[in-house]
Amino acid sequence: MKLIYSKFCRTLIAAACVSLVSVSGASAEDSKLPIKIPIKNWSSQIVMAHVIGGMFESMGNTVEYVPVDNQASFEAVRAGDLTLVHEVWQSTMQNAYYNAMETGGLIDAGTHEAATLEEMGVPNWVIEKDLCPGLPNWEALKDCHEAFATPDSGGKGRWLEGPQSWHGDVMPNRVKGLGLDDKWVVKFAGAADALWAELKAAEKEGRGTIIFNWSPNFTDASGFTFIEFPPYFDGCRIADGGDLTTTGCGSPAGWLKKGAHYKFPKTHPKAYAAFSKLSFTTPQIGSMAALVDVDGMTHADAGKKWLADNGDVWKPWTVSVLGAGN
Ligand code: TMO
Repeated sequence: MKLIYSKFCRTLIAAACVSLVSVSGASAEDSKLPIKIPIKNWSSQIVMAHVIGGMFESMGNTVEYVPVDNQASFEAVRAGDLTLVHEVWQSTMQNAYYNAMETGGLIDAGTHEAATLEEMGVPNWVIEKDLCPGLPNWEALKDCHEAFATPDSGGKGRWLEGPQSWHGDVMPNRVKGLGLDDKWVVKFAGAADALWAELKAAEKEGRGTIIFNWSPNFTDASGFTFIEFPPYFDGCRIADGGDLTTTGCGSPAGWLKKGAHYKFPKTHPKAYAAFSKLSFTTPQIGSMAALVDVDGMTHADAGKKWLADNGDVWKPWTVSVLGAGN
């Protein structure tokens, strides 16, 4: 727009110039078609969907919330069935994200400030009660499985993994790779809520518990320790060419990215500008999850409350490059 402006303004009188600029400005309005935002199955993702949707609505856009399977969502963005993805966790989603980019149709829309970790761990009171001496070093797991047995674990210690749709067989392969499969068994939670229910139940019963968890999350504030496994390296997992000698590797600390359908910058230039600028921190994302998992709000209400409480964070992003002078 600046180029057009200066080229014409040098040769046209000011009045013509102003009308030319406002006409070309109007052509960069956002489409009235809804921006399609994915709804997955963990709290910060759903609350953030409503936060971003509310941001777009404040700019005059319409949004549609589309429930999707996490791993399938990247292909859906590539194909244009979704407009964007706003929480791409490196450890468990980079393959699907980069595959969609390589095939063509999904573009990188920037990185959040928060760094991420998705890993097995224990609530701090498990360490304080010394239920597995030596934690958070993983080798402690060789000697403490009895304290982590549950009625469904056949005498072994139970690793409570998230829903299988999140990471496939990463954790069962981890247990085998570490040589712990005679002492530990992986069970999959049906939903994220089952992880938080297990934390409460185990604390009440005073028994050990090991669950899959992540950061940023509401547990950053309530006290949770991630187990330190052998370091991750490229190719250590079975899906990336690894084998039983390498698949004991832990999760990588990683980035949290955004992605968009390649036409989003053209169909909704203002919303895209806002989306590409937005970046949340670890405590901001943790607070989105806490509104639901600690305070018991619905995801939609939590999104509204978060927007109402944090205007200073998000409003600057809605002033797009084109909108700044309007
Ligand atoms: C994708 N998750 C943050 C639940 O691990």
